[in-house]
Amino acid sequence: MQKILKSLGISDVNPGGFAGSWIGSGKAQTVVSPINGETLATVTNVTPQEFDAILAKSHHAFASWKLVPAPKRGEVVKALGDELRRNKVALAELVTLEMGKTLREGLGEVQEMIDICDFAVGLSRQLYGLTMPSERRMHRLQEQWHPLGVVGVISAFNFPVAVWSWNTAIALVCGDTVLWKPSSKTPLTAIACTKIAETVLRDFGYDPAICSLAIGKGSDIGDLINTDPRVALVSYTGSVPGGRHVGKLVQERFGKHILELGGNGAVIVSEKGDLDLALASVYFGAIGTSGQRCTSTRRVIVHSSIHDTFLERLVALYGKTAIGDPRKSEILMGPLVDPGAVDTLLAAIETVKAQGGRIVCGGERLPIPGGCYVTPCIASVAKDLPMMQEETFAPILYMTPYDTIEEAIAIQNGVPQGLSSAIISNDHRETELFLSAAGSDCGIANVNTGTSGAEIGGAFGGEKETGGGRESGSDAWKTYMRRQTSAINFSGGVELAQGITLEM
Ligand code: UN1
Repeated sequence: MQKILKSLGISDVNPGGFAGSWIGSGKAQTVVSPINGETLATVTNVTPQEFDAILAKSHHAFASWKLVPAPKRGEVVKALGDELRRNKVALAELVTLEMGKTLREGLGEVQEMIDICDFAVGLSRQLYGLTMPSERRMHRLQEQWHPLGVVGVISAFNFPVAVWSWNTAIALVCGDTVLWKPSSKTPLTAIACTKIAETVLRDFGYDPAICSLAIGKGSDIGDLINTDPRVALVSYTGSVPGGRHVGKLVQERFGKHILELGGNGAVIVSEKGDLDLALASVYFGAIGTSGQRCTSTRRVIVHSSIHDTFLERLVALYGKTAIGDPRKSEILMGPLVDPGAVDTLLAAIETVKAQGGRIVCGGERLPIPGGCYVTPCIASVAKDLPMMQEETFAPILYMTPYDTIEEAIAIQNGVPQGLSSAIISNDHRETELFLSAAGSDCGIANVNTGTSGAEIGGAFGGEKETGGGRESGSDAWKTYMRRQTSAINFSGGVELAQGITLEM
């Protein structure tokens, strides 16, 4: 453990703020691993005064960074990707130690970081604006995309490093600076990433405050980010109530925001689908990251003709799940992030029972000393079970039967969240219906693959209470820039738009 921490520059006590130099004289916080309760290190939070200095430096760094040509900014992101490649295993091991996902998933998370860097390098030469035909003679109409400013990234514990990278790699090529407030549950991985970015920026001779860090509570440091007009864009990943709060504060000052809030992913398993594929997709979607992805599969809607067989086979798989120390290669499910998450799961199970749901398997606390381990749970429920409307951030999967594909889609859409969905079917008409305007209302709708594991090349995010934001690939970069439309007159005379004449 010490070797991993040391290789990433983590000491026994670490200041939690960075904007060219490391500061943090606020409250000290001990970081404990959910694997076994072992103390990893101590982090000192930043004070509001220190936050102000960090933001001032990030804002100052923007003034020169925005003038660096985008392809040159891309070179920095290319080097960041290379450093991440070099540190891939250590960083993945730290993710595992700090929040408990299995090492194979930790490696996948760091791979997402590397991939988004590659994507952003290409993007640095493709920040295209359009030209449009002007309605006026000898005029040209065009749009350009310019850097926006400081991007405040407020991220969650479950993807402690990837979410930062999706925002940062894109923001950097767009000419923005980044000020990161990670989850208080995962400050060490944030310090490690910021140190990597610091090295890269220093090597190029750029201001290292371009990638700043401010560790502290959401209610103080988070709200300073949300309310300060120097932060042009707030990218928030977290709960629906959290996002409602952030959205209001940022909107109040007419800032921009990207909200990535709750999911409540569902898979429709058709009787015309491949059952083995359905089992694997649902299983990984539900137990991966111990059910703590916003893309996790929380509901499975199964055709009534195969419902009982599917349930039986899934229960058998659940029973064989290797649960334990996520650093071991044979383990498929690690601990939950902290004891509070275990309590939340146990309380949810009681509510499900009270609402008439049947717990078919799992949902027990596992007595592994110092760790936050549970067995994954399947509940067999009626389609109108109230708890199915809620996202419990833990491995509980609701299974319910359907008779027609239209009914299945209605169940899938009948929740307040709209992030991720999937259908397992080999019937072309069913899958096309699912993808059509009459189909899934989610930001992600997959066919014959599960709800989680979105690739960085697409825009990531969802509708309804998921918040509507998009980050990562496709044209999500546009949110990180400001659009400028220009009419250019080279006629030598005066001509007004909309045919208006001017007598002078
Ligand atoms: C999240 O859970 O906040 O699609 C992000 C996935 C990952 C990202 C999840 N690529 O499961």
